[in-house]
Amino acid sequence: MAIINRKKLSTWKQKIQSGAGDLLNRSLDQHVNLAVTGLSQSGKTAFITSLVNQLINEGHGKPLSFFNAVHEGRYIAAKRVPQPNLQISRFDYDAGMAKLGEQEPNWPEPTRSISQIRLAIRYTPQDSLLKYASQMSTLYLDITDYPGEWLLDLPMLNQSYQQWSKYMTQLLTSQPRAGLASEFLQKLEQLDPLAVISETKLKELADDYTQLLLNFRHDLGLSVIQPGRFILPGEHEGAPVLQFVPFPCFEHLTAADYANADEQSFIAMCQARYQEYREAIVRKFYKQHFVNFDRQIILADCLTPLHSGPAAFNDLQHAIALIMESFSYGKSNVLRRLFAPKIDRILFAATKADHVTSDQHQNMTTLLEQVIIKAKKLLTFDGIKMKTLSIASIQCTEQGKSEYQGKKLSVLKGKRLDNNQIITLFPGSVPAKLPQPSFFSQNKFDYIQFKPMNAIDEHQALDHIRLDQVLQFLLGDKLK
Ligand SMILES: Nc1nc2c(ncn2[C@@H]2O[C@H](COP(=O)(O)OP(=O)(O)OP(=O)(O)O)[C@@H](O)[C@H]2O)c(=O)[nH]1
Ligand SMILES: [Mg+2]
Repeated sequence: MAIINRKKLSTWKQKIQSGAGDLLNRSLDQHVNLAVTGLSQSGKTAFITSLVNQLINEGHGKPLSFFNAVHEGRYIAAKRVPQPNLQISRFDYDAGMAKLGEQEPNWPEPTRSISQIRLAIRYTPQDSLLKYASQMSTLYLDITDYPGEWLLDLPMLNQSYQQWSKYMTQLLTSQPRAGLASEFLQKLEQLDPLAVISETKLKELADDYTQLLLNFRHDLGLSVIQPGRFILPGEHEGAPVLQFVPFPCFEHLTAADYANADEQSFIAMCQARYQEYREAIVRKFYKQHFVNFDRQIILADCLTPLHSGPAAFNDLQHAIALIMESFSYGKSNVLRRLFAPKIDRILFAATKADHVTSDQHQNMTTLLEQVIIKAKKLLTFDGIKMKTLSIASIQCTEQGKSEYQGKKLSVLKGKRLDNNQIITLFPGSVPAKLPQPSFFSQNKFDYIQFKPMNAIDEHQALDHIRLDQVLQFLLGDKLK
């Protein structure tokens, strides 16, 4: 097939060079802008790296059997082409592949800023008219990568400072956050919100709050972390716009107090900075980069919270609901003007499926369906096609059988991320339903992070689980 493809490609080049068919091709070209959505560490960068790798290296060893254009022999080739937005970085696919290609392979670094990649995918259309006209067509695919931390700022677009403060207070005063947050809340309660506050004092409070957010993320494994730029400031590091805190005691303020507060007072400074953050950073970011999506993949790592415990799992569910509400697919609200009107397919993907044995994959899929079911019921998805899959962007483990107490058991072999040791284990069962407290007390879900066992050559197609089904769902109809 590679030979045919090369032949087709050179014919295509000749046509382009001669100018013949250029106009025709241009009018037949299609375009997909894919939103890769997922919380921090859900697997976005690994997913984009693998997706690009699969499309570029198609045919090298591991066929994408469920990707019809490939299966039907109509897929020709894909290559990276200049992206439309010249002001942001190019997605560093090469750096990601280089890390995977090191003698001791490693994962791409956590993402710290935005980047973009455009692929041109060449294929032979099924349609006879198109065949007659050009024999070949191109689908352009745009993908944007960004730090997952920033995604959770999205719900703030719909909230005033007061509403946001109330919501944060609700979180900070209930478990599991309350234990860590009590000292910080006491500090705020002692403040006179109408008194003038120095910038230094406000910075100190914002630093305390940022430290709390970091503890929620790292010590408790929680997902709802707002504002996201407090823990990943990017270019705004140290700027006053990132120095404000929620205020827990609005009931002590009359509407008039609040409205007439001195510009230099604690409450007025916090409110002004919150509004600046929301408008000049969050709204601007989403307006620039999150418009005109056609397709969306929502990646969720359900396994890590399953290992961390019930609070982490509930928080994941909460965070995913918040994000889905913000995208507001059907109903009309403020955000609708920014997002959604065009999204016609959403894929929900439970990531890192190579951490469990294949008999658990169906449960992973069902569990993710349960996680999103409430949010799904509240939203209108008119005319949007949806699918849920469990996937591994880069499969790092091998599955085998082992005997335990006279029974054959499926086990995984993989290289530990923390100490490079190759181990064999049964990681545990994934519940098909939302886990009850008893699940966490009775089942030990052994989540050990893995890395690829051997260096991966950049021209090699990465091992994966169901990425061909992902490609078929997200792009298949565009490649007909
Ligand atoms: N075994 C395995 N681990 C994965 C896979 N995908 C991601 N991981 C693990 O999850 C970690 C996070 O993946 P990333 O792709 O960096 O996640 P992200 O969503 O881009 O995270 P941020 O950039 O922090 O928002 C990786 O460093 C790996 O340890 C996978 O397919 N298999
Ligand atoms: Mg990333």
